[in-house]
Amino acid sequence: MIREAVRVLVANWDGAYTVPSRRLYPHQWSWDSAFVAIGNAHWSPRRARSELLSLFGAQWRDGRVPHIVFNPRVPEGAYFPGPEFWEARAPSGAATSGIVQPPVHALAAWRVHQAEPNPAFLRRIYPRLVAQQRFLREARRSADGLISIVHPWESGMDNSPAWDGTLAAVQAGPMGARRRDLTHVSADERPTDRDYERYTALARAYRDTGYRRAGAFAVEDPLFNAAYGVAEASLARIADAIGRDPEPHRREAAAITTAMIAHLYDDGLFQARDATTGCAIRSQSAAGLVPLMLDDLPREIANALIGTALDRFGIGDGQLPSYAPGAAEFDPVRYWRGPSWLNLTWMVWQGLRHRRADLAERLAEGMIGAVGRSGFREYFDPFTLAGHGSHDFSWSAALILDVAAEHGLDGVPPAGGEVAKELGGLAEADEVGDHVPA
Ligand code: 2M8
Repeated sequence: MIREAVRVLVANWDGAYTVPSRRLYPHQWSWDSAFVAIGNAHWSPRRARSELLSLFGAQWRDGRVPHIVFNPRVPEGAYFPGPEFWEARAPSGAATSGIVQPPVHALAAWRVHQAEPNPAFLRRIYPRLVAQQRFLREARRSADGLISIVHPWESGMDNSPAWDGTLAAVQAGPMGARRRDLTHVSADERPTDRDYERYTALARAYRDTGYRRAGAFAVEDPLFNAAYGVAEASLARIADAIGRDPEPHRREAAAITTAMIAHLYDDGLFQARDATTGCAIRSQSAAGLVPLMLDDLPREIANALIGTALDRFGIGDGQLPSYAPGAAEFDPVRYWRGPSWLNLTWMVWQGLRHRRADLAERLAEGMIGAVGRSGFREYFDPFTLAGHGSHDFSWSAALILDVAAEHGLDGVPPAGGEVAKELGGLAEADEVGDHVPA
């Protein structure tokens, strides 16, 4: 499994970063690169650093890190919406999108440094990570201290039923272009055309304000806000390691946790909130469990989330469905409406490791079990473990490497054992095809 994961990551390497999937997603995606760096850190910290530095090479002057950095060698028609739709360029000259994704990059940078300490890398990436957070504070923070997203694509869980109500109010005409995703993946595993019309309309409206003003979709999402808090906690560690002041980051991390509890927490699950109306958006999305990643979450709230994860999401069986199976909107095969995804499971696994090692172990075994059954697929039916979406999906491969390194593949702790030996012996794969590293 380890060799196969590395094969996927090598096959998807584009010389300085990794595409999520060769055909479905042939450019660089923001949070995908963070997860890939976390996995690559175990066998090629050099690639992991390059992954993050190349992404931040396309950071905008206002600090935003675009959710897609387009590869100029890939034809416009290979992915919709492509560079001609977004009409955006970074100061580096790279064509990019104009929206963002959950800021999991500071955590990734810290994990990469832990795998192979490199203060020069940390010093280089730190100001960029700080600017990424500053953008979110300046452009997206409400009076209540929460960060909002302006498009379902910014949540990373694009098609979550949590967004159905808000999206229904978006006025949308025809897309004016052909979707490319359906040439690679079956339509019943992807969002509907109606969803795509609304995604396109929202992105166009935001673009037409110069990527400044939110339109009909402005939402405070628990996953995104948790990622923001984890980023501040990671920045505190990074600041400490390079002789900068960690205190402002610690304060910021504590403030976001407090704001999330005050405004998003409700009865065992964090909920999204409409940033325009202030109304809760009630759903059964697993995004509401991701705040388990916050180290400073009060014990009673963590315990309540764990209760929900067991009762409503059934994690005792080793899978974390992206949406609660008992809910009417649950669909085990359609994109973010129910299947289990390795990145979501990995984030909750992180939050459980120091709180409920027994459940963390179940999830680790569940991730390994899904890949063992179906390969490095993009998502999995949480009951049958059948694979869906693209094949050879990068973050599935990368995060399995992290799980294997931390947990072992057969539940036996890996220290000094087979996993470490295998990962250490992959120098040959590391030789393959570099062309950029800045
Ligand atoms: C999916 O999103 C893209 C748009 O960004 C798409 O469907 O075309 C999501 O799963 C997102 O979270 C992910 O980053 C991206 C690339 O893997 O694919």
